[in-house]
Amino acid sequence: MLRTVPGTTDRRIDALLALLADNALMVISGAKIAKEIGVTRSTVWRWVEKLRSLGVRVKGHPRSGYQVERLPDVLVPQLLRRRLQGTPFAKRIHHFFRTDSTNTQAMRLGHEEEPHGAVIVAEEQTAGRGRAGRSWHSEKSSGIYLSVLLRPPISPMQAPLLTLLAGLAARDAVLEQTGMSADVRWPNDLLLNRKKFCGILTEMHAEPDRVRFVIVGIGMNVNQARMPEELAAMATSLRMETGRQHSRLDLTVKLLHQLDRYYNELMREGAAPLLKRFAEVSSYAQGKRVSITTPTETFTGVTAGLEPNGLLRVVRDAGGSAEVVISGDVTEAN
Ligand code: BT5
Repeated sequence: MLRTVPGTTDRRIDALLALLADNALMVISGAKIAKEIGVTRSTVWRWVEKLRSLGVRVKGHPRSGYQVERLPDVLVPQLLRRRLQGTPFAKRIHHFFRTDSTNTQAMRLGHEEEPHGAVIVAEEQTAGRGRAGRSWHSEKSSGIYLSVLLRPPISPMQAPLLTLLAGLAARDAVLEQTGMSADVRWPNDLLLNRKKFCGILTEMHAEPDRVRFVIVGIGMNVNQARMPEELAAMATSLRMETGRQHSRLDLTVKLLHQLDRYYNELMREGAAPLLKRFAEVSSYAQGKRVSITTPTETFTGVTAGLEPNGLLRVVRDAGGSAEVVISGDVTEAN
């Protein structure tokens, strides 16, 4: 039985949305909805208002009945679950209308023994996080803010592979949805026309030789019409690049299916296919002049492929043999 996590969406709102979605374009009376999901008609009305505030187009009122004009694009468990059957992500989906950070929630659940495959998703984050204490701008209902909890039988040394894996999965989902091929900037950014629209934050809890759990957090700008001024020069959204809106629900389903596929491949065949794929699709993997900022220094050099555990090799402009970047920010250098 799925235990209720504090702050997650009332399962009856989830049921309401599924009911409206299943009867899209039909009018259902407030009384019928109230009876089916077991709340009063005034609660139904309150929840319909809440859905409207998230951009779900619900026509009607308590007397006339309700009708959705098109399939609602809210990432609630019932709508996701039925399309994720056969993956480990179908069973435990925790949805928040608003939370601080899905990664923070997922880390907490990880410590509470939540199993492999749990998904935490939010319509809005008030403290979305990037790496190194940076923040992730998470506008309500326009992006995907999602974390998955994995319990892979790997050593902490191999964990960077999961960041690459998530980036490739997100890239393939976007390709399926939009036909656009994103570039992957090591380790965790997806770019369209050199602007970032997706970032990955991988966090783990491990013992020296064994990962206990890993949280892979994915943030993707989907339907933002514009980015805030401070990000505008370097960030974009799928809508801004393709000129149309996209279903976050469809994209999330594709993303989780791709994650499942890459994860199974990693478990079955090891890192080689993943590294090969990364080298094929990332302009940053090999032969790119970059500037690298690590916690201790900034330098320029040329990328020279990946290590077997997913870390980046770089040859400094100053010369010498390739060295390995463990963590850092990579940007294109002139
Ligand atoms: C990342 O960090 O790119 C990882 C972002 C991960 C976000 C997801 S959302 C679900 C889950 N829950 C969380 O709390 N986080 C994860 P980093 O490489 O450090 O990049 C952060 C930098 O990207 C910021 O300092 C900004 O410059 C820029 N940025 C912030 N919000 C952005 C956005 N929405 N789109 C593009 N760039 C953004």
